[in-house]
Amino acid sequence: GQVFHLEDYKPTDFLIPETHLDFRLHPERTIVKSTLKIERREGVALDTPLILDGDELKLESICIDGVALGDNTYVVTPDRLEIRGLPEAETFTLEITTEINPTANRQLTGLYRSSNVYCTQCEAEGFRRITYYLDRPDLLSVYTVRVEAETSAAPLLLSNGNPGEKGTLDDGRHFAIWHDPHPKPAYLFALVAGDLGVITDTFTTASGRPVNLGIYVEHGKESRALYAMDALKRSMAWDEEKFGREYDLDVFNIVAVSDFNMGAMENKGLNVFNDKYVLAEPDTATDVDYAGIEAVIAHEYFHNWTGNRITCRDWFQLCLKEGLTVYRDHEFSADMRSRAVKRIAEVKGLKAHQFPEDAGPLAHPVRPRQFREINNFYTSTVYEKGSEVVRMIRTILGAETFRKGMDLYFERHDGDAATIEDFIKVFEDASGEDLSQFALWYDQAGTPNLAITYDYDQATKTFEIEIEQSLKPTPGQPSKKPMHIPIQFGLLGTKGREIRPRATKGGLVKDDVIHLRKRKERFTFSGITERPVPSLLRGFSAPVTMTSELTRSDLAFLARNDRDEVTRWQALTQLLNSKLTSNSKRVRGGKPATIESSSIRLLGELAFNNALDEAFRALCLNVPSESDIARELGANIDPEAILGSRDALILAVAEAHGEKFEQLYNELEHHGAFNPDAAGAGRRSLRNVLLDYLSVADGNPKRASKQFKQANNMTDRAAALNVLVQRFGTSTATNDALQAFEARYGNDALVMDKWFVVQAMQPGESALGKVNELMKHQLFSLDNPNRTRSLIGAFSSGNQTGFNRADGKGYQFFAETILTIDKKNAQLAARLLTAMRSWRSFEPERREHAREALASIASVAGLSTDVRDIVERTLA
Ligand code: B3K
Ligand code: ZN
Repeated sequence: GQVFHLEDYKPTDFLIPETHLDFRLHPERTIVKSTLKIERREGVALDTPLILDGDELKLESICIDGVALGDNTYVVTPDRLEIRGLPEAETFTLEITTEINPTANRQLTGLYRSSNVYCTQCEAEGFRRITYYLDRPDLLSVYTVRVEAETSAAPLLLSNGNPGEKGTLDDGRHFAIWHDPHPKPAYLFALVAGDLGVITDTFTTASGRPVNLGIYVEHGKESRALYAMDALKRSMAWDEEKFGREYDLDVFNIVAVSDFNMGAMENKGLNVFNDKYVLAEPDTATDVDYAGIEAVIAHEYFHNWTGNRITCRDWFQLCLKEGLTVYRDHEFSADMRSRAVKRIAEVKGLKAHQFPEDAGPLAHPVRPRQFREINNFYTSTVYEKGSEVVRMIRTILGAETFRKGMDLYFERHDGDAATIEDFIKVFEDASGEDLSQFALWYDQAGTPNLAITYDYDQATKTFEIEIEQSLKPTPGQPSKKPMHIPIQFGLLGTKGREIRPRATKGGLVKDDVIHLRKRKERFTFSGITERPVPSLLRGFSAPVTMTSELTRSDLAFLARNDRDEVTRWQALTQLLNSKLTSNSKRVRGGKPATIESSSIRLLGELAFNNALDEAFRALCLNVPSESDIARELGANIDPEAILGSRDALILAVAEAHGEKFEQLYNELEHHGAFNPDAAGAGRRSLRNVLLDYLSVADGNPKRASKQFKQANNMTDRAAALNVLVQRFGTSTATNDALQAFEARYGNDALVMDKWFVVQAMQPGESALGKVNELMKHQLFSLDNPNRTRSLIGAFSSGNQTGFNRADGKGYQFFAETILTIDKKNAQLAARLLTAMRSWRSFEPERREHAREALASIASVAGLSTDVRDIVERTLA
């Protein structure tokens, strides 16, 4: 396949200042008439052809300035329309009519149907599946859209911008016209038509603009959209307060659909959402679902400025809008909830998804320099690491200068299709600093490691920290330069007292931030009267790993005393990880796991410490997952041994603290109404992690079964079901609970996804049979991304022992399934396939099976570009 390169960027020869679209919707034969005002750029030769992108289009007619084009003046190929012999005038009007089939469109990009609702998904390159166009983000146009459909099938007709004229036609059809005054790239175009329920509300912006808000959902589900509406209004207010950004249209609409490739899409004034990120009620959604809805609603709304008003010059700049918008939604959630708990959740996510990506064959820079398929670059590196890079800019410059830089960004680039260079420049101009070394974060793939040594000299009262950074080679990048790494820190004295150094020598230290800029640098602190315990990387100030010579007792000291909860949690995690990894090796060697009492005591202290946030205590009790341990081991992974090691720790802790855990579990029971706020969620998360420990200690499913039956909300119900399946998979209690769940929610596919997930995650060899059986369930379909992700995605990316079976059957099944999915939905297939990116870290037997499965995919002719790209890079 063709490879696209960043350095090949060239502006278009033609502009399209105005785009008029006329849709005659029909399930199988939709007619799209596009009328484009085209302008030749100055200096472009008159014989330069106009080359428009297209994909799976049937061209009906083509006219210029009202005259049909002769056959020999244009060429149509599967992916483009090339028009020669254009008028000499600087501007002309091009009219193109195409026919498309929304019902047959199972790729879910372009115009398609989801449960009879017409909807669109155009990012990145879906608009070319609707009509021939200059489908690239730097081509901005003002859109006017007329949508016409059968009134009974589609009483609702939506597009971007503000509503205009509408009316009925005599043949049972009607139409609506929408006009979006803000020039936008084609990827932000959207259209929705169908029969949906709605909830409405209003928001008045700081400068007094009234905005009508609408959230459209399946009839009967309106009440489940209220939380999303609340999150939307909070997002609008927050963006005004924290970034000075107001909304800019008279309406803001959100539509929830049940067939969607990703989470949601920020189309101008008309966000289209996966219903998973809109619909929530206490009985159907967990606390995690609520937090996800709040974050995604905010994320898409924030794109209105970071993405839509200022868009990307080309797709290599994707992190310009995504990294920045993730950073904004993280800050929003931190303000809405507990900042520390939110930050720890982000760190966990980053380590679970981004670090492995950066350490494996799919590693790529935050701003990639080449791609074969852009859809494969909507990755956690571009999104999450991209957000961390923005966070580091704020850490380096300070909150106030960061805000100045953001203000300058909005002022200078509003209406632009911008680049990462533009973004960095506003911060250089706002601060007067040179950020050229910092900019390497956008270019160098891989997670830097910091090797840290300490030296305390009692005689001179100096404390020295020496840090050496290293970054391993990644695909296409054999050697790397040293980066600018901001390390937020503190020095702890007796009882955790914060020690303030009198002065610093060596590398740059500003306030509480060490600025590491050389490969190896020394930072010397004077006036330190006792040997301190250093707390490094507070707030997880940089996406790096650390190897330090802190002792187990230093780590335990930090876990008990650090005032920064992120480093506190990190210290505990490091302590547990070293035990869990060494025990995994012991178990693999046939020896029993050993647990020392100091860790057990420490976990107990944290669990029972009422001064701490309940959510934080739950995070501490949630010991590193099987995949966390696998990542720490890095090589020769045996998932069965890891599971053994982890279960041994949980059992030892449960047995030591059983009684007090039970008391706490009972105390935490809440009898009032459900509240999805941070406090309620924190309490439930602590109680539910205790349920797991207690069930392990009890050795029977009674307690979980009781909680399952008595729960008055989905968080507690799903947690109990999870314990039942994970710990007592074959018990009658588990079967009863699964049946009860199905009986209650069997008509609600979105809720049933939880039922698919929990079973796909059941540990051990039996999972594969279960997954095969569930694929035949009447609610299951490989045509629907949420169903597919719940069963196939959870199994392959979440079930360590079930998927990575020693006999390789999990991989074989997966390879066959990926091939089936690829024929329907290439994007989904490629995304799922990334579950195998860490195949080289397994022990030799599994590694060989994984290689065979990947090779069996690669050997198939006619793979999609998406899957071909992932499988070849994974094997390379
Ligand atoms: N911008 C979209 C993602 C589009 C993915 C296309 N394959 C959602 C978001 O990041 O907000
Ligand atoms: Zn986004």
